[in-house]
Amino acid sequence: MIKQSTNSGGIFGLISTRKESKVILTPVPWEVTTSYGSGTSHGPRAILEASPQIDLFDIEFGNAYEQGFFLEKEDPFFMANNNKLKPLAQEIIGAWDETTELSAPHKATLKQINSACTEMTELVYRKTAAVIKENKIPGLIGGDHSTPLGAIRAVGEHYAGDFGILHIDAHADLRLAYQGFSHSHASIMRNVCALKTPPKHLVQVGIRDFCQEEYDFIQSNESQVTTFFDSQLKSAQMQGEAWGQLVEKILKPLPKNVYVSFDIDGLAPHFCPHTGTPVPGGLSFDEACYLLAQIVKSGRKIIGFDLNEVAPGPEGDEWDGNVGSRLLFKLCGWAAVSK
Ligand SMILES: [Mn+2]
Repeated sequence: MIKQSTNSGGIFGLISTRKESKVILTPVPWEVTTSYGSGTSHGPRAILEASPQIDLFDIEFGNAYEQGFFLEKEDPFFMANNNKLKPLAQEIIGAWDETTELSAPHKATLKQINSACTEMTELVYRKTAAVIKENKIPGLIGGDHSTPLGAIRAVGEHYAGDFGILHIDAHADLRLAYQGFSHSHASIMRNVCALKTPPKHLVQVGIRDFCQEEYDFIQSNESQVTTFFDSQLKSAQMQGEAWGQLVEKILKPLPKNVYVSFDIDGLAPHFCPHTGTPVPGGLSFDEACYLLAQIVKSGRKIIGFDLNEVAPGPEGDEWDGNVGSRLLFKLCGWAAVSK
């Protein structure tokens, strides 16, 4: 039987092995191409440190933790390359200008960064594929939002494309490339749509920061992408539509198998004040929890998930990690009980 001890070192203080666990969490401390605030590479650590304070019994999914939630050890590839490449990426971001060509040395650096991002994606793919092979549910903890591409690819291949993605985010993340980076956090869902086994449908929620290129992409790909812009959700609520009714509409385009990609900045910024790119507006914590619950209550199955862009505050401020770990607990619990 799986028990909790606040000093166990395990996620949520659980004393569990990989073998006995249903949900396997992979930390990916990576924020090489982050353009604005930084710190998401410390997200997995912040979440882990805040996580033992959680009460394991949940009023909705009960003792789902007994099925086992297990956090893998950090692969040293991620942090080592993150620390090496992030300063180089900052040089490119500093030199980037849409109208002029990069210098030859900058072009070479950009190539090096893009190939390291491909390597990161391949490593995440292999780790996720291994989890699926063990008949367990994969969960990824970022890092920035470029990290789950390999995980989504592995899930998509396993289900032969018979899945949908629920993407909660302030940003549409549909740019073709960003500041020259092919694997940018701002391109994750565009890269997902271009996979060989892409999701049947991508549903985006909370989106309130996007460019015309992304808006046009959404409009011209209606059969694959449905975006619930934050402003539209808020106006509907202001006119009296209940969140419950809106959630029904949000989930409607999604098939039985659902992968959840949760960017913490989809929440209102007071829940994630130190995230890379906070934006006013967004979902409340309760709205997000209700949405996650309804995936399962509507008869759908959570086949994998990621939680990214959590960044700890300076001087031991635990709030971002606290919110992140509670959201992660909901994701793990609902995934474990969904069928
Ligand atoms: Mn994002």
